[in-house]
Amino acid sequence: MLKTGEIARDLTAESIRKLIARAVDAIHVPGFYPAELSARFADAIAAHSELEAYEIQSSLKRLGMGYVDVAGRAEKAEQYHSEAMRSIWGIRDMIYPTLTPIDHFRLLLEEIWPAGATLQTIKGNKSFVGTCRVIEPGGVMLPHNDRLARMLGDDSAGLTGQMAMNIYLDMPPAGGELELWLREPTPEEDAVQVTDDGIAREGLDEPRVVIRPGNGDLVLFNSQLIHCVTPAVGGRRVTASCFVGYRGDAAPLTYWS
Ligand SMILES: O=C(O)CCC(=O)C(=O)O
Ligand SMILES: [Fe+2]
Repeated sequence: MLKTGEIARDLTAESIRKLIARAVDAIHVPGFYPAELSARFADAIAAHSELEAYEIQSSLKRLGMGYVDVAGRAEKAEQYHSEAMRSIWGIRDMIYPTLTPIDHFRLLLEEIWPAGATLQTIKGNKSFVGTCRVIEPGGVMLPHNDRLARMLGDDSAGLTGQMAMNIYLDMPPAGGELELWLREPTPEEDAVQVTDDGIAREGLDEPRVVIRPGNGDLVLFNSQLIHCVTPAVGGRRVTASCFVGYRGDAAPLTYWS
């Protein structure tokens, strides 16, 4: 039985404000990107020569270095920023001149949010946006949260909210669900995440909401709250993702991966 929670069905300034205020648990837009294009983009991602396995789990592969991979290392931060524009184009080029779901999302955010939306800069440098992930059968993402301030080691980005956006391009026949706990990690759980891939699922209570997106769906949720991806069964799971930063209703939203 899926636990449905409070889900908004359209991407609007109002639904984003509700997500930030925790009046809704997620924004789930079915059919955000056409099914035929989702299949074509998923194939291009899975066939890409630069698709790399994560350091810790080989059944999890990604295209595009996320800021999470910087992990406080200055040389990795430099690599991240120096590759950012080339990586954005690497993803765009897979389906160009058709619009990728990431670029479509970026345009919609700019249009719906009163103060607009823009690419996140970190210490004056432009960020990459649009990490694509391929999870092979059996692969998971352990419970974790995502918070830029933890990755930077300070509050210099000035965010008062952070959301995660995923577009589901090719879902496995079973599994691969997004589970949401709707709570922040404890300080102990937060400490575990600095060294480990995530928090052991066995030690947690049950998730409050379980979402099983269809191909082409978009889901936006609060990334500061614990979430995970259950094992994919019987097929690959391909997604395109980014984070969205919030600094109050009057400030532009920002996005990065
Ligand atoms: O693939 C998903 O459903 C969620 C991935 C995730 O952890 C995130 O976008 O922060
Ligand atoms: Fe996450």
